[in-house]
Amino acid sequence: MSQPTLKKDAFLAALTRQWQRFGLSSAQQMTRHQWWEAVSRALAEQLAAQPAPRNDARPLRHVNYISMEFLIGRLTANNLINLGWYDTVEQALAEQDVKLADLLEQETDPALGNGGLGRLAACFLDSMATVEQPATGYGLNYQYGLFRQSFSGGQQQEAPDNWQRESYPWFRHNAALAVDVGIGGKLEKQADGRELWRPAFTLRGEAWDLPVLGFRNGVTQPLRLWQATHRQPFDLGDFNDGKFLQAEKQGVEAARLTKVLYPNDNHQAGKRLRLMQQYFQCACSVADILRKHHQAGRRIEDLPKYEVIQLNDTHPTIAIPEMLRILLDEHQLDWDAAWAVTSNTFAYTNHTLMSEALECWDEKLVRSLLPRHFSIIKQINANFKKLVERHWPGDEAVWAKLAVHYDKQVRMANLCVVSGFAVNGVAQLHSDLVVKDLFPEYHRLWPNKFHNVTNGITPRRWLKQCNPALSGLIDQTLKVEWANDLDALKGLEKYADDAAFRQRYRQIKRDNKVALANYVHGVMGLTLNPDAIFDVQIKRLHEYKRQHLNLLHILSLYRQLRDNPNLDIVPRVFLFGAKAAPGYYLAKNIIYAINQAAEKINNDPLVRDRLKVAFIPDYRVSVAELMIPAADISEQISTAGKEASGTGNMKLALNGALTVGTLDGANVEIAEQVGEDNIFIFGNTVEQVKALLAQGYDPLSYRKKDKHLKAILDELASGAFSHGDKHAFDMMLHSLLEGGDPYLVLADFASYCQAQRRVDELYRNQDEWTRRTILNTARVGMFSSDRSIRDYQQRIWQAKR
Ligand code: 26V
Repeated sequence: MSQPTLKKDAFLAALTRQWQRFGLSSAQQMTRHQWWEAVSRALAEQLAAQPAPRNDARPLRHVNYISMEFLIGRLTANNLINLGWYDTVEQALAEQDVKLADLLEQETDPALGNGGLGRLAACFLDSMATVEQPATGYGLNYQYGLFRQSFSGGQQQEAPDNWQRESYPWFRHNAALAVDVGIGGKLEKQADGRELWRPAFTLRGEAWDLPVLGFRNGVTQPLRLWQATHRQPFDLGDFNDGKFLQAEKQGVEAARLTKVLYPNDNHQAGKRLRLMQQYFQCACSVADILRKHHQAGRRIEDLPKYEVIQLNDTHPTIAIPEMLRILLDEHQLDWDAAWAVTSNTFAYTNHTLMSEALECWDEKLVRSLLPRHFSIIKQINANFKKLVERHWPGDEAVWAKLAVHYDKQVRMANLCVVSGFAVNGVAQLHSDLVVKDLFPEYHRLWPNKFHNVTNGITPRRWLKQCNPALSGLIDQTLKVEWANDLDALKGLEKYADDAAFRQRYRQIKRDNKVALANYVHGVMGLTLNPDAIFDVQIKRLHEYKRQHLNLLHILSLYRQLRDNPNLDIVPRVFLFGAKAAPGYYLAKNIIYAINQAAEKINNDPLVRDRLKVAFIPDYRVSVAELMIPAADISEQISTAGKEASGTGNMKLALNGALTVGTLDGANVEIAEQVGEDNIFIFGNTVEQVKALLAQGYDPLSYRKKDKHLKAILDELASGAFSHGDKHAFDMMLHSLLEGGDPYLVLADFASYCQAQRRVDELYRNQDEWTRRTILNTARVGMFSSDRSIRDYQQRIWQAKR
């Protein structure tokens, strides 16, 4: 397929219609925000006017990617790049004295996700369109995305993120696709023994589509986000009965459903509204998939020949019993036929091994909201029990582990493994642990069901868009299109030894650091030295990600400077970006500790600019796009075995940051690719972590034998960083000490500090440093999400079965 075309005149005419729509008499009257909106709307219109791409004859199963989160980030710049229209639009606007880059800054990030899982879904959509894998993304159109973060006295404050979805120019409301969804109510036994579900109330799901564009190939695929409303503007029947208020109330309740994204990451709370969101999304999506299948004139039994449903973690698991319900109750298939269709259609991706994130639902909740689904789940469980009984006769312990429904709980991961045709982890190490630690018995039952697909990132957003200077240098040097062929970056390896190239590469990094420093100065009033090492940790705040290990190292340097005021260290700027779930108090305490330490260090004259600490507020995709190109060091310091993959690690390495990391998640594969000389690996391995915990790990012993560490911990408890409040960091300190240090922060501290000393040493040799960063850029091509999608195709979606 070919690149779509934009005619400048048509674009300008569309732009004119937009300012007229605002009721203005000239383009010059528009505010900057109106400029962004008008340009985006004009582009969306031009995109819709493109000739429909011819139907690809390749016999590929269509992928339905269901996810509660799509952290898509700003779309206008991304769409311009993928369409290949950036330069034309930039020029057309320049003629009106408008700078495109400035106006793109007006877009509010659609923050419809928490972190890695949601951002991965967005990268995968981009790649599916690019590699021409037919696909639809299904999600929810939240009115409020992830909360906005600010700091007050160093403490995180949350504010609602009303991103104004009503006026988002890239949305297309597809009224014809609305779906009705029943919830609650009762089951009635029919004369023939069948169960008839009579829902208590019905919601309406409205389809709001965002275009997902392939890289210069003319492909547009939908990301379909469901928005809950009431069934009609209001229910006329109720209105006539004089029950107007009741009808209106139904509407208000309905709209509540897609009001807000749950701000938890890796912690399941068992909330009723959350399960309703999950079901609503799944019911709308399954109905939509079956509607299209039916419209294409295909037999229901053939569904798995044409469609795959990929579940992004267990959040959309309820789609499985929903599919069975429709096949059984509406298509009147018998159980075996319905099961054959369902179990050949669904595949499940696991994104975490952490037990607190594995979803379990109380049977009472499931039964009260979804009585028919609960009955179907019990049937799945009963059938599966027979299989388990055959393999492990009389072994209650095995059944207690493998059951889908047990102890009055419904376990969503088990439901996925039992009902799907494929299960995958997201990095090699993680996939091995999924088999070894999480699902060993399932693996014995179905060894071929388990796969690895290592995560990836889209090079369009995470290099071409966020780092135009480096992209330009790569273009000039390689003279080939690398943005949809990231392995081509291998061609840069030989330039690592070219002094002139190194000089240009280094200058680009420095310019990016200056740009970030300007941003930090603007939002925080803090001045950063662009010649310092920019040491970056950006990711959700979680104990296992160990932002507090980073803090301990910062405090170690600070102590050393005070002990020896003339200590020769390379100046460092420690940059953080992270949101803590609003109810995760320990995570918030860690943010507070970092901010308080920052205040003290940044204002201590003795430090003389050798250390700076900046916790950048409201970390989000657009801030990541600024921080990643400016990073020298990428902090990937989770406890080994805990981070399923990580994807920030890939983005940072691609943009020439050197990783300081544990052998966890995709760090292992990054180390393999870049070579062990070009990465700073430290800390206990998965095996060592297990051994330490098994032999009875005691953090206090580490404090006892390391005087320096003890002094740091004592100082945190002394009030020195908290205006005399000795209890300010109790929660964090308790977790590290008496709390048993579950994530082995103290056990890895010495090794971490040592890795950081190696960083300091290497940075003094700028030629050698730059050489290694170039090798990182050159060697991480395999972490393109295009490669991930091809792996999904070969191993799961299009595999011969
Ligand atoms: C879990 C839960 C639990 C229920 C409440 C809401 C909620 C929201 C999100 C999650 C997701 C937890 C799993 C997750 O985000 N995993 C991350 O997935 C990334 C993409 O595969 C991966 O790179 C990260 O290592 C992994 O932590």
